[in-house]
Amino acid sequence: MKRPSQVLSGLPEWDRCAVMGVVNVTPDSFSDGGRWLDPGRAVDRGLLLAEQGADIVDVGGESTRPGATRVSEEEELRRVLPVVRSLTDKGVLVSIDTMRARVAEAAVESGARIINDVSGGRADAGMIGAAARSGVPFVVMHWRGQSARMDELAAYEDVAAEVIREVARQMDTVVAAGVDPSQVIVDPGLGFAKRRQDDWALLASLDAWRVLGRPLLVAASRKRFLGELLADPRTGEARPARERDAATAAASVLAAAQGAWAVRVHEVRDTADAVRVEAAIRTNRA
Ligand code: PMM
Repeated sequence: MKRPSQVLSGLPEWDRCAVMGVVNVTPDSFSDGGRWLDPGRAVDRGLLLAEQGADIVDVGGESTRPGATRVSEEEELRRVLPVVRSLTDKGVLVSIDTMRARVAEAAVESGARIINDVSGGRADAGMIGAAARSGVPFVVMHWRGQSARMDELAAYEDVAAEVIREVARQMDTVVAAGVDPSQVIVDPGLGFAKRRQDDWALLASLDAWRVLGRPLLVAASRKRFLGELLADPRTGEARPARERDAATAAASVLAAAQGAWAVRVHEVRDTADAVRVEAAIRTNRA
C-alpha cells in the first residue's frame, strides 16, 4: 500500500515511517520521570537517541500522565530551553512537546522545528497564533481536557470515527486561525481520555486517518494499555512501563504499516530497526 504524501515544509522527507525519540525533562512522567531532569543528562539522552536512529527528538518539560498536575511556565521554560538549544546546536532535529504558547515560541527561537502540543491548540489561547507565526509543523493531537480529569472524559460510541471527527474539527479551527494547512500533523492521542479498548480500537483503524490527508503521528510507547495487555498472569499487575518496549516496537511498526508518518517512542533502537523492516517489505511488494 502506498503511503500518503508526507511532505512538511522545513523537514526532511523520509522514505519510511520516521522515529521520534522522547526526552522528558520531568520528575514525574509515567515511564521515564526523573531520569533526564538534569539538562546535561537530558542532552546526552537526546544525542544517544539520535545516534540510535531517532529522526526527531521530542523534548518536553511537563508530564501529561493521567492525573498529573501542571508545572509553572517558568519551570517548564527552565527545563526545556537549554536542552532544545544544545541539541539543535549539535544538529539534532528537535520538536517541543508543550501546551504553552510561550514555551513553544521560545523553543522555536532556540531551534525547535516542530511544535508538538498534546492539546492541539486547545489548552492555551495563544498557542494557535504562536504556531501560525512560527510557520513550523504543528501537531494537532486528539485531546478532550487536562490530564487531571481526562479519565472522566473517555466516553465514546464509535471511538475511531469520533476521534477523527474531533481532530478534523480542531484542524479547521487551527487553519482558520492562520496555521498553514500543509503544516498540520495529526495524532489520535493514545491514552488521552481513552479507555484501554479505545486505544486498541484506534490502533486497529489507523488506515481511516487517510481521509484527513495529513501526516499521522502515533505515540503508543509504554502506555497503560500495553502494560495491561502484558499483565502478570498470576497477580494481574500491569507490566512496568520500562518493560513495555518490545510491545511498543510492535505497536509502532504496525502503525507504520498503516501509513503513519512517524512514531514516538522512549527507546529508539528496536523501533528504528522495525520501521526499516516495514519499509523494505512495503517497497518489495508488487
Ligand atoms: N503522549 C505523551 C506525551 N506527548 N505527544 C504526542 N504527539 N502524542 C502522544 O500520544 C503523546 C505526546 C505521553 O507520554 P510520555 O509522558 O511518556 O511522554
